[in-house]
Amino acid sequence: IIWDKELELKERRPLITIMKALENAPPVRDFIGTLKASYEHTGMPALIAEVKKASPSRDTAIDKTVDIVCGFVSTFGHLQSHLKQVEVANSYEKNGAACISVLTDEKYFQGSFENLEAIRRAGVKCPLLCKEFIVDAWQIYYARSKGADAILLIAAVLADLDIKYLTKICRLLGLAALIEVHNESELDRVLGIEGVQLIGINNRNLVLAIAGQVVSESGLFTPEDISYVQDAGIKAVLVGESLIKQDDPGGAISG
Ligand code: IGP
Repeated sequence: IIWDKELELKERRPLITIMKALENAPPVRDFIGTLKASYEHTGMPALIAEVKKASPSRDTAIDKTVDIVCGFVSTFGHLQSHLKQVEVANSYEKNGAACISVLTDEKYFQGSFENLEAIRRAGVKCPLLCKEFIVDAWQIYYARSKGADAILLIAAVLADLDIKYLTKICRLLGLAALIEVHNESELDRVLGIEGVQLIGINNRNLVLAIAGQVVSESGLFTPEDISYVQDAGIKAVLVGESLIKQDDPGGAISG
């Protein structure tokens, strides 16, 4: 069971309240279009740079039958406040990131929706990906109300019908859905689902079978890592840890 009942009760608002909040939400930005434009402009994989405070350990298991994340949480220490996260996001943008990923999951990644909202309110123009464990439609409305332009759906914990339904909600709201896969069978499943536009291949279990509308995620640290996925035809990458650990995370993009 991945969904935390307690968190649901704390976060869950009546849908009507969330719908009302949508009226004041900032306009949606074109996440996929921005990735494409960046790739076409630079000839390099478009970068989705991640703002994250903590990360579960590397042996973290994502499995539908057990707790989604078992492991400890290590704090990077640099990022103590929303202010700092806004600063990092601004710097990512200034240094050429196409889009920004914001961890909103509190329990395992010490993220928050306040960060997402603060980054959007601060005038960051890059489209924002909300990194939350989404299993229900209300979470998508909630993410949009906080300024998300894209959300993540993890194939390992969702049935095909759920993916189809949740991507449909995204389309209704104008959001992009990044569907994350960890292995070839998940990839096959997802390729067969109507409405899927953007697939993320998590490099923890590297699969580079197809390219095109694919984001290469996680575990990318060196220019050689980027060249490797680029040679495989990847046009967008999602990088968190290796940037956020630097003293100047934004500067590390152009450095
Ligand atoms: C970033 P890294 O190894 O560069 O810090 O990875 C991002 O891909 C990772 O945080 C991530 C993630 C997720 C986080 C990939 N899929 C699902 C939370 C939930």
